[in-house]
Amino acid sequence: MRMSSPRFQPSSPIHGTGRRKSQFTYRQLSLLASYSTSSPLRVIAHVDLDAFYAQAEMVRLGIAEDQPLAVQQWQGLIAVNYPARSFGIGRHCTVTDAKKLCPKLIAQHVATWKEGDEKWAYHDDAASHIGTHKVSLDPYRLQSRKILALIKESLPPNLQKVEKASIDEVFLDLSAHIHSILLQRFPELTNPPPYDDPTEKLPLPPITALDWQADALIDLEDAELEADDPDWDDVVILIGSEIVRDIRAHIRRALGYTCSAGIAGNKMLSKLGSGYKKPNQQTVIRNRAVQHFLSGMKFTKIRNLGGKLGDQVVSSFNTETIKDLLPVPVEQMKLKLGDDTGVWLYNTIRGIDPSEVNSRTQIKSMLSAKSFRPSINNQEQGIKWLRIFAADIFSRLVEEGVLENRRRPKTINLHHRGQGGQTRSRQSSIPQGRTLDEATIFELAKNLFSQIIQEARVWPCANLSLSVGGFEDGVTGNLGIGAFLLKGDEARESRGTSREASVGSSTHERPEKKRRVDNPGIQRFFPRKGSSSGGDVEESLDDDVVDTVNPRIRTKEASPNRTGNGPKPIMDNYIKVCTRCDARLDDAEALQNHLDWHFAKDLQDEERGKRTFANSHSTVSRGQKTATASSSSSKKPTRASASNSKLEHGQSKLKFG
Ligand code: DCP
Ligand code: CA
Repeated sequence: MRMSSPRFQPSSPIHGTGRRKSQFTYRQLSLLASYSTSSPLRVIAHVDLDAFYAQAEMVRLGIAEDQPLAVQQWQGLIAVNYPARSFGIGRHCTVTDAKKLCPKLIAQHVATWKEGDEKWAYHDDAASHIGTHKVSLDPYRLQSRKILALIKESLPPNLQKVEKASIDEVFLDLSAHIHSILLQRFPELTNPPPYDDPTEKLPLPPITALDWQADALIDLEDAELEADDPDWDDVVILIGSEIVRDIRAHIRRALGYTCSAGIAGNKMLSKLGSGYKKPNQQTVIRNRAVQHFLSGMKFTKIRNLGGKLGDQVVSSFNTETIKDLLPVPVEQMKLKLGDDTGVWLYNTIRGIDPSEVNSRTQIKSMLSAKSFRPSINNQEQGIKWLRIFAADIFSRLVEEGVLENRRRPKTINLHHRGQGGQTRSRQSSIPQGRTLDEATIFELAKNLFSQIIQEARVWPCANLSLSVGGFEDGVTGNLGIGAFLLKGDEARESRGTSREASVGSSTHERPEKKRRVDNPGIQRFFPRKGSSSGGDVEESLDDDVVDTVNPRIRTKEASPNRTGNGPKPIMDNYIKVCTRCDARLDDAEALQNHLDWHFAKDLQDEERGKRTFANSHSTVSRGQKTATASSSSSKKPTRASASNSKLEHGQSKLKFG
């Protein structure tokens, strides 16, 4: 790495004949302005907050930066700051173990809604009231929104593409912004191409060394590569790195948070970059460093390869490393994993990822839920929780602008799960035409609850969840009546409103599911036309959700070995250990919540995977050779199944019609 100041050091005057050209063309440069995924010059950043919930608590409480702190949920830890990590404390620790490792640790419990209260609060005794309190992630959502707003403010309004990837991560497509900076700094690039031919190569940048400041720069395999003069791909990524450094400084100054970032040519690499050096650092992965960066890595670190798909790849090819996978021909990957997944894997391990940054950031539905241990046994108890759900959802709706009629939900759904796992749900339309309030949500919820109670034996009840969805943009300012008139399906829905879920199963007949049956071909894994997001519903769900899906549970006593024989029943009085990440949780509820988090994460990964597979058909950046799937294939990508929803950490999938 050569350092110089100013950031760009001019090269010696070699502008004569015989000067080498850039490897990039005028057309490729101009594609940058339109965020084209086929421009080999595109620059994507991934920004990830360090120990997010822990920082949120430190900022809220004004705690010194070097004070070890962890965020507690019941008896487990869900976030651990870096000073606490230096004592060996991690999410796998219980509060008791963590305090043994570091007696001065602050374990701050998450905010909770207390049964009967109208607002969440930080309760000192929350940890011992799992039966009567419900977790609220509102404080973190609020911080997340502030950070997102700040990032957007830091970028030019007409030259930004920001995708919220989870509660504490964003992807930024910096291409268009960088394009405009590039033309200002290097006006010669505005000249028309020779012979007006856009396929002509650009001149090389008039610089020989770039100043990467303190950014972590991925080394090159071959020192000689470093001797090559910078080309425009190095220059654009350096500008991207400057932008990201400024954004991070802005977040730090204005809100007090540190974050880490990766800057690279695509989403996959930028995400690997942000996790490469933490906390409070940024990592730049230049094109010339991609191969070296990836070759030493386990592929299970890559997005979508951390879960079941990764396991399948490991067992199919008997290796965990990218290096060992590189010689495997694409045909063999297709054979083992299906066409789409095989092609996707082949490209991914070569650092190829043409997926787009989706700028949609709006929530499409909200859910508030509680699992009961012990189960509840009467309507009155249920109604107490419905009041909390209504208050919880309403406060989030206010944040979404429901009072100003900026956005409002169309439907409300109540979901009930009995002790044996059987589920029922009821849905109705939310009356339009007047401003939505908390009392209306509560009344609608009670109504749905009565319908469920009337029709079946519902006691004891193990879980209730209330959700609103089908958000529509309203009319700001004057309430335009047209915004609230019902049309077609909506009107029909409001007349005959309820819909029964299949009893005795955790799968519901959802409208999306029906659509998929109608259209069983490969297209169903592709983003729908006209949708930048890959279609379907984004759900913002609470973390206190329990679903009956795939519990990979073992108790410490019952199955001490990570490769034990599959799911084991929950045995209260034993420490529970998650078989997927070895997190130790000391009661069934905490374990179930933790498993829900994994489940939600899997769905999210699955969804990302589907988008990635879908995109694997589009043009590939970085000028690298790409394999393509046979076009008529209808084989499913591995793990691609029911969900199309995006979920956040600590969130679970809502069966929502
Ligand atoms: N989270 C959770 N349960 C988990 C994992 C995460 O509740 N099993 C929540 C708490 C985290 C937040 O999501 O603070 C973000 O998750 P990350 O995986 O990004 O982890 P952190 O931000 O805590 O740490 P890092 O610095 O490693 O990103
Ligand atoms: Ca994080």
